[in-house]
Amino acid sequence: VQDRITLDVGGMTCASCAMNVEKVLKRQKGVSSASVNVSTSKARVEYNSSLVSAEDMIAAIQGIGYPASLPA
Ligand code: 9UX
Repeated sequence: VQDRITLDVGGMTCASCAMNVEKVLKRQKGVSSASVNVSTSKARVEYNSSLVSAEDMIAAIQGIGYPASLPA
């Protein structure tokens, strides 16, 4: 099953930040695509919810130093 979510990601101030977040998301088992927009502070992710959860993704993003949360 393919699921989609858009997460809020804070603290990204340059394009490389977005690349870092995309990389850590794509490293998660079950994530098939990740697109991070530094100007909107959003990460759009396609994933398999039987393999990875939004909470897992948030923890991974926070693990490399960016605050992340479910959209308000
Ligand atoms: Mo850019 Mo982001 O020099 O952590 S990579 S600010």
